Amino acid sequence: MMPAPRRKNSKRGASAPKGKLPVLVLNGPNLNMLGVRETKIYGNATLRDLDALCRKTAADLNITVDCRQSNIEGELVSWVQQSRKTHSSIIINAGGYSHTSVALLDALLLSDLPVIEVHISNIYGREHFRHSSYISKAARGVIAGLGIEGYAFALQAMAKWISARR
Ligand code: DHK
Repeated sequence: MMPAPRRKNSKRGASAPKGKLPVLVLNGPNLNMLGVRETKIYGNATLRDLDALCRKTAADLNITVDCRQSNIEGELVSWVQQSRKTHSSIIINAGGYSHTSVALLDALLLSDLPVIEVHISNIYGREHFRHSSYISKAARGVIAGLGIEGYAFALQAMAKWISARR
């Protein structure tokens, strides 16, 4: 018997054009402590401020964002896996996992979505172990050292890419 033809757009989120889906803005470990942790390096803005900046920037760009934070590597991996069908793209600051996580790199590669990596601090001006990021291989672009404004710049670049897919 012939297999039933696969129905296009049958999966959740797949019915919307890809470019209309939200941008997944992911923050990794310790970024929930923004505003408290090493303020000379990370500034005084909180994660709440960062999420508000992303939402405001997205609204100005006529796109939507889905902002999430986790201290747990596996949770970040699961969110990236799930984003394949439900999100247009990913902006990620993986915090310390940037420098250690092959699992997160693999998840980003399999997501097949455009990825921008963001770091609040200039990782190249800091300790040597912060100079390399495993996840950069999956990223179309990397922004580092521009504070939380880096997320706004990432959204601007992403909006251009995803508008081409609307
Ligand atoms: C944030 C972290 O938590 C660090 O582990 C990274 C990055 C740098 C940032 O600059 O946003 O090394």
